[in-house]
Amino acid sequence: EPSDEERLFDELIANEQRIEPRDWMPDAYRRTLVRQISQHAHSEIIGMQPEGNWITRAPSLKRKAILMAKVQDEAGHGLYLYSAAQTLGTTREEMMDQLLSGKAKYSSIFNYPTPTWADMGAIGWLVDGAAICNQVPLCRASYGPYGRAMVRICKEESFHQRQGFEILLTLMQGTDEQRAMAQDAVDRWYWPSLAMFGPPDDQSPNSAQSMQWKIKRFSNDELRQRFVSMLVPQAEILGVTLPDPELRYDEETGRYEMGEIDWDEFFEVLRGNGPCNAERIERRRTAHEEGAWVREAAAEYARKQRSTLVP
Ligand code: FAQ
Repeated sequence: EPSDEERLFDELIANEQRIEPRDWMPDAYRRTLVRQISQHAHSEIIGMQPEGNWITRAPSLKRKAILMAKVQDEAGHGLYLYSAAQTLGTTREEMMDQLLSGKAKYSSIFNYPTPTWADMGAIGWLVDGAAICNQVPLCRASYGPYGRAMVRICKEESFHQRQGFEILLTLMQGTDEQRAMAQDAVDRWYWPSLAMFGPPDDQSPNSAQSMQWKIKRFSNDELRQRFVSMLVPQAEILGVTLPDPELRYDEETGRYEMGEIDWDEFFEVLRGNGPCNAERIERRRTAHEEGAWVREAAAEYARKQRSTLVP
């Protein structure tokens, strides 16, 4: 027999209404949200590193200003998302500890290296493109603070995707060497960007419950399909080849047939064994330690403000 609180919760979900921080919610719903939102926040913060690698070497002042603004947006997204997770009763310190100790997950995609400038284009086009496909439906997530944070994040991601596309377009209109560099970046980022959507539906333990709670609105495979169908015409405009010889549109099913994603590689990256996992966490740890004085100064400033304001 469900309690009145449970009935109200189920009714709000059924009627497409929002669950707010002070509402009653099942423990498992709260845990799922903390898991997903904190992983998402960590991804934004760790995701600053692959592009941060190119800020000092951007090919022009304009490119540098754009890249700096983009990486700064990612920091902002991380902060909105940590705030949204905090409304569920978890603290920033707990989340930070989990990230720094290597216990928390963050997106697999940020464990790949960025050896060339074209990687900035491929990240914008493919990684932000995948992020948009995945995140637009999250604007309707049943938990209010998460859905509302996603609205602004998605607007900024759209701009990020366009800037990546434009970097690749510029390279593709350049010399043979520049075109080869763009194609090489697309070759390296294509498959990992498909893996961002998570394991296939029949191996995704959280999907069914998250869809029932209207946190997720589409399955991992559905969103992957949507992403590929967005990429194909854009790849044509760019003049790049998507590195999947099996990719073809099936008129009958209305779906794209595609080659098999290397799921062994994906799970290895999740276990911490991707090309850059150790480097990413180490960098974050160092940045956290080097920022200790800033946190102390901010806390002391806040303390002084309070003591002068309170009569
Ligand atoms: N990487 O049962 P499911 C960005 C884990 S975009 C690592 O299907 P779920 C923008 C999953 O957590 C990237 N782990 O799980 C940007 C679960 O493990 P757990 C961030 C992954 O939650 C662009 C297990 O596998 N976006 O940052 C991945 O229903 C450029 C089983 O999977 C988001 O986080 C993966 N790719 O669906 C920034 C979006 N996939 O937790 C900088 C919000 C799955 O049980 C530069 N998140 N796992 O231990 C989501 O939509 C979902 O959490 C999914 C996974 C779709 C990622």
